Parts: sequence; structure tokens; C-alpha cells
Amino acid sequence: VRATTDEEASAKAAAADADRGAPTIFDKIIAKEIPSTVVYEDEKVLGFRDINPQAPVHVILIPKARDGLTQLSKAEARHEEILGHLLYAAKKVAEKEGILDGFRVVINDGPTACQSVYHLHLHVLGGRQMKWPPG
Ligand code: D5M
Repeated sequence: VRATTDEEASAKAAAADADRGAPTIFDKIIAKEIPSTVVYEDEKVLGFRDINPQAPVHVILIPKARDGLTQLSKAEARHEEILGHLLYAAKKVAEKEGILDGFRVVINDGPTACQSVYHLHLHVLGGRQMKWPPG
């Protein structure tokens, strides 16, 4: 049995909280109870700078209403519209941030992928040469 990293352990704890329907830090960001640097906002989604950026541009894009969408694997038919809205918003973020020439959109799903916040979110990354495969 290999050692579990801190990141894996906290991802598992967060998934357990999500199963109980617990709110996340993103609810506080949406309510402006904690500060964030907003780069994109419309009636349905909010985009703000990641607190721990992995690239010169690293924006987190979330639906304002979680509506059961703790992670992509919980998506249901009713979420189709917001999922499309988020992806198109990711393009608008890339445009606003000047990285349309090359950017990456990531969704970490579940503890195995090290998802740490259980409110669906897209990572929009760019501003440097990206590598493949990701870690
Ligand atoms: O990514 C969750 C991301 O959320 C991770 O990259 C850090 C970011 N994060 C967490 N808290 C904050 C605050 N308060 N402001 C901005 N960004 C934040 P995951 O895919 O779940 O690993």
C-alpha cells in the first residue's frame, strides 16, 4: 500500500463533506463573504483567480447555483444548459485574459483526480507553454 499524500487525504475528506451536502468555500466567494479577484461574471456563473495559481492565468469558473452539481460525475439532464454555459464562459475568460492562442480547461472529478472543492468548477489555465500528459 503506497502512502497517501496530503492532497489525496484532503480530497477524500472534502468528498465526504460533499456527500453530506455541506457548503463549500465557493459559496462564501459567491456571497462575497470572502474576497476573490473576479475576472468574469454573468447571471449564472462566476470566474475568479485561483488562490494557488498553476499558470500565469489560472481562473476558477463556477455556477452560482450548485444545484447538486458537486462534481461533473453527478451531472443530470437538468444540468445540460449550465454545463454548456460554463464552457462558453471559459472561452470568454480566455479571450478576456488574452490567452485565446492556447489555453487549457480542466475539471478534476473526485478524490482520485484530487478534486478538493465539491462545487463543480472549471480551471482555465494559460499564459505559458502547457505540458502533456498532466500529472
Ligand atoms: O480545485 C480547487 C481550486 O480552488 C484549487 O486550485 C484552489 C482553489 N481555491 C480554493 N480556495 C480558494 C479561494 N478562497 N480563492 C480562490 N481559489 C481558491 P480542485 O479541482 O477542487 O482541486
